[in-house]
Amino acid sequence: MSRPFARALTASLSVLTAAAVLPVSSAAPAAADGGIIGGRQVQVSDSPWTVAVSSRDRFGGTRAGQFCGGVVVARTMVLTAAHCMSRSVLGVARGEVRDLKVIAGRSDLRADEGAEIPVREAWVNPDYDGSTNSGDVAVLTLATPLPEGYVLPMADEGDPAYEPGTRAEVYGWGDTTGAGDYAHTLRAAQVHVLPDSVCQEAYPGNSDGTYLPASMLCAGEARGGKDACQGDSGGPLVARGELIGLVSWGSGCGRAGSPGVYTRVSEVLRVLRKHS
Ligand code: 4AZ
Repeated sequence: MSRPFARALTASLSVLTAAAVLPVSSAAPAAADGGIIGGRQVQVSDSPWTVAVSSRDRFGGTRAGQFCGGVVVARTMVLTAAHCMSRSVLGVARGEVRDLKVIAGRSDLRADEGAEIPVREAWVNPDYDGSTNSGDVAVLTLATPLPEGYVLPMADEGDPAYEPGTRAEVYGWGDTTGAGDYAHTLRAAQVHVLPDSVCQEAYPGNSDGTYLPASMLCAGEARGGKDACQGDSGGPLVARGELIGLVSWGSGCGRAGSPGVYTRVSEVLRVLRKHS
């Protein structure tokens, strides 16, 4: 592992231990009016840790090249999903993508507000397993730091935010219908942390993946209707003002009996400590 990653990680972990829970302005849920799936339009100023991961070279310019979500966990450190950095998503090897950027402070991808920050280095979890989807995390090191107020603390193991029944919000610019209708503006949906048993029953192991509770987190609504979807991957699942999950996978979007599966952030912390 290279030095810049280790430095960013050290910074991040000191932020983590120093930070009290960031008071997230919990925008009162307005009436539901569409997706992420079953979500609502929100302003990125209320969730500045939510960023878009972009490459215009690979994905075109109409939505500023957005193809995944990400979350700011230190001033120069963004987490996203490992699968967002894969050849199957990028179409080429990651090293061939010359214009990988993080877009911060921009709710509407058609606007030019906020900042586009080049990614100086992308580190993909070497333990990511594309068959189960476990370990689905990558770290993007930014060329220039974001303001401290953009940083969202990560919930460590044992944090009450992981308890089943906890309300959580998922954010992204992804598909709002499951039919390839990608959002131009940031959206959020309120879901609940679900017991591991729900996802173990839904995903005992098939071509989509295998639910592994040590490294994954199950969230959604029993009836379906609220969920993350394609294009939201790598984006944040937030509970009690802390990051608990990264959008990772699931079977379809918003279907009853097929909850969303997230990368468990307490496991991300373990992975980061192991590699720092
Ligand atoms: C995807 O394809 C994807 N409903 C992300 C999240 C979910 C399903 C698919 C969860 O990136």
